[in-house]
Amino acid sequence: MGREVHQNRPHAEVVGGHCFGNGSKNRNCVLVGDTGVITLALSKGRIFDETLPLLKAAGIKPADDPEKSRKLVIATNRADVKIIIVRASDVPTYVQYGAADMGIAGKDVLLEHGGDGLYQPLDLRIARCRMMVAVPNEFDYESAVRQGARLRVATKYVKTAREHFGAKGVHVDLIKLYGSMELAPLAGLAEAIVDLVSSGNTLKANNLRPVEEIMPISSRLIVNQAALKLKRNSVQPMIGAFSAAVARSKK
Ligand code: PRT
Ligand code: MG
Repeated sequence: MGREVHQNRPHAEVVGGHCFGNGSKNRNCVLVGDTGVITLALSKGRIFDETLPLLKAAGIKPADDPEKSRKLVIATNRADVKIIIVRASDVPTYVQYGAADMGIAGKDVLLEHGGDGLYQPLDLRIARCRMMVAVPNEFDYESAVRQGARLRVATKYVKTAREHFGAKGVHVDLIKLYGSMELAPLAGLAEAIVDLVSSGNTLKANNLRPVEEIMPISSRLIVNQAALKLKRNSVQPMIGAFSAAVARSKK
């Protein structure tokens, strides 16, 4: 599929062979045009909160607080930057299809998404935690694994869990959940879970213990690959400002 220019979207380009264009016969196409405005996709909660200092370093101040306002499109002090508020696991999809030029997503979310069509220039070192295997305090995970038992594991992170247990040669039946993984062993749905742990308080409160660390997790800046070229003049300074802020915070 080649380049398409749409009358009401100057300089629009077809990305990755998918088109949602207005009036286009090609229904699955996404358009990334240089309107001069950068759209940044963020999820509310810890990612939004921990992104605020990075935005400040780039001279960007959101006009509303997503915890207080119901707005999903938030203007900033800069006419050329707007923020859209999406579910954490939807951030890579918005950026992949060019509905957002940039976004911030956890490595956990990016691994499940696969990263197609995304440029990942920067580990922002925010929203840090660990992806872990956890079991009820009384469950002898180590013996079960040694004996080659088949384990039922509940998780939101099916892809990451499959790779982890596959590499270890542990037999598992993975059960996909969308939240509150900690409940699964208590309710008898699974013997183990794969979930994110930061303070460890949620595991403790539910009589669970961590038995394996799969990997450390932090959030990454992601950029639509077409926007990186077409909006270079706006995108590059923002990557630079974020990168400098991350370097300063390491010291
Ligand atoms: O909540 P929602 O279902 O909408 O989406 P989400 O859970 O994916 O979003 P959000 O905002 O909760 O998390 C966004 C990102 O923050 C995740 O994708 C991670 O990269 C990162 N992050 C960092 C965490 C945590 N720390 C974390 N502790 N995400 C979730 N948790 C949860 C964890 O799943 C567990 O239920 O917090 C609980 C454990 O916390 P502790 O402190 O008790 O150990
Ligand atoms: Mg959550």
